[in-house]
Amino acid sequence: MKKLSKIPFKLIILFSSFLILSQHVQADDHIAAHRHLADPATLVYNGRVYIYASNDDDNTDDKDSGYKMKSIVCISSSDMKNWTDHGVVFEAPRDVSWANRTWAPSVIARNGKIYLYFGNGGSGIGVATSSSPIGPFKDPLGKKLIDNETPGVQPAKNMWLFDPMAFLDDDGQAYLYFGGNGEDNMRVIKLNEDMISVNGQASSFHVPAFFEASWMHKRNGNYYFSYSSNPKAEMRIDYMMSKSPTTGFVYKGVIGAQPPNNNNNNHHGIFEFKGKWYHAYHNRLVAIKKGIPPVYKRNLAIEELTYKPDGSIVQISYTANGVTQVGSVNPYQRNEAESMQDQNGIITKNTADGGMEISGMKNNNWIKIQGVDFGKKGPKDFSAKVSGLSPGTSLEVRVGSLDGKQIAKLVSTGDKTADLQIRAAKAEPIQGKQDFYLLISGGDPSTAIDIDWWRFQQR
Ligand code: FUB
Repeated sequence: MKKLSKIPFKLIILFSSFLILSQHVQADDHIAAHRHLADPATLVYNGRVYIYASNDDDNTDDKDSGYKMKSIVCISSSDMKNWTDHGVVFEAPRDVSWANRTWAPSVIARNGKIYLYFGNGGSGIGVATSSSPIGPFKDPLGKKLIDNETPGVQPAKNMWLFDPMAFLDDDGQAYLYFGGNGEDNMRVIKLNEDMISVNGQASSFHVPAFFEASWMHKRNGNYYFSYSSNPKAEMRIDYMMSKSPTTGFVYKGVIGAQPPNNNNNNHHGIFEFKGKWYHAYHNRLVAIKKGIPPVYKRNLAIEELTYKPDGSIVQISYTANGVTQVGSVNPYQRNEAESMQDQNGIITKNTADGGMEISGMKNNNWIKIQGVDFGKKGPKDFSAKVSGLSPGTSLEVRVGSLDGKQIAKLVSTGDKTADLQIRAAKAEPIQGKQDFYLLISGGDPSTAIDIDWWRFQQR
């Protein structure tokens, strides 16, 4: 650690990029894999869980890209399996003139407002606010919230001033944890009720092998401070426990080893949703599968988290299928096409009305929606708002698998148009809970198909 702290910040990032750590045999689950996202921060709000992430699609595809993330992407779910893409919700310098980076956010709700904290790279922390969890977020201060002049931040050896974690305690006191690159570089400072100013000076507690990625959560009166350990300790997620949010922390062990298919920096978010606890994190599986340099192209994944009776955390076993679904999808209402469990070959884009759609679909591209409950009666027809269906191209609805039973099909009417149109087709009877696919089949490779939403009509 001593050796590392003498190395400049940029060099450490480069160095950590080339670390070769032990390979794990298991693959793990990934979510929103049509994007490269990292550093998950979570917010449970009005029956959904929102994840805010560093947008690694801002980084170029080459191995020397560097971490150039200047936007934050938000996704959300009500069932932990189907995730809705809300797109970029905050971007520098568009929404924050003084910053050129938006790394590793933390998001919290208070008094009907949502607060998003972010690192301007490793050189200071900003805050942005919105009235909605899906933004847009705007900078209320016109300057950093935390910098080297903030009381209590310095002295610190080679401090990385980033990775904020906002935490609101049950007594109404909010705290911001932050810092990196040294066992004595973790800081915590009180936030005022406005959440955009600090109260008093930052304090610190010693964190063994502390590298980055502070997280705080509370369960049954216990405070859990978790973090990424340094490269020497294999960049695990470790944790400490206390009965106070700022003092008395005791090291308790490992929450998650270095994830499979990662071999580099590690960053997590812990949250409770519908009675279960979860651990969101990033790895580099999607880039590895694509065969592109993975260092700056991370992706999100998620696992359940469990506790022992004494409150200590059971170390995560990384799985191939992440978590189980909580709830189901109602097919008889408008469902956004950018809400899916898995996909092949899609991108998402903003629509003119401020929403999102899936875009650029060609032959054999698809989305999968998991756990759709058709009920006892089943559907009588299927409709979707779609554009670009040229002669010979169809949008097939298949259940169970990609070559499962086709229950509906939208075909070209010959009036190929760039505009989204609502199209309907008869649906075969089908009952109960099913996974289904929207699959593009055949057609003109020069035309790409966009889908805004879909729904079934009940029989
Ligand atoms: O994404 C940039 C940096 O990588 C974050 O700030 C760190 O926590 C690490 O994940």
